[in-house]
Amino acid sequence: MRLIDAARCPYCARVRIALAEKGVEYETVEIDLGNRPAWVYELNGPGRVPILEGDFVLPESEVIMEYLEEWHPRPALLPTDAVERARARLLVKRFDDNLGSDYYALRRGDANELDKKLDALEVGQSLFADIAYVPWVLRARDLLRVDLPDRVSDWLVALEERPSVAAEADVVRRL
Ligand SMILES: N[C@@H](CCC(=O)N[C@@H](CS)C(=O)NCC(=O)O)C(=O)O
Repeated sequence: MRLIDAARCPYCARVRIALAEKGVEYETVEIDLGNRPAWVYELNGPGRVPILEGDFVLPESEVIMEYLEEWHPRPALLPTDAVERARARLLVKRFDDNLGSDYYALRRGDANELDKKLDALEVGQSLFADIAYVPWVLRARDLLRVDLPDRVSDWLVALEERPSVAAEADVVRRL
């Protein structure tokens, strides 16, 4: 199995963390986001990473996380109850719709409401959602020097106890 990957991409990072949690072995194919090879567009029309490739091709980080959860149900990232599972997916959807754009606005130096969004971030509800959020929060703290709310900072420090997240913190340190 291959992950078409980019170290700095937070969407790729959530897949790297999920793969590590599931103990799946894979090969990394690192691409240059500023000069994406043509074959990336052949695999995924919009040219975006991550892409997980086996005898199948799967783009979209949340879709890949769900695939991994179904393929390797243990250890579980989603709760067992169907409503709780749906809520965890909803948290990720809301996060992707709401927080990402403020993170990128701050990175560009544009007006943003990242502080407000971080204040409202619903952390610690499910490991699935936590893994989906954590790449942005790590990058906000360690690359953009954002002062996290105490509640979010404590959550992040606790999450970094997991080897999967500690490995991603190392990736961020090397960016
Ligand atoms: N919805 C996608 C977003 C992936 C994404 O935007 N990846 C970025 C790199 S961090 C990318 O490839 N951007 C290129 C582009 O949007 O043209 C996912 O969840 O995988």
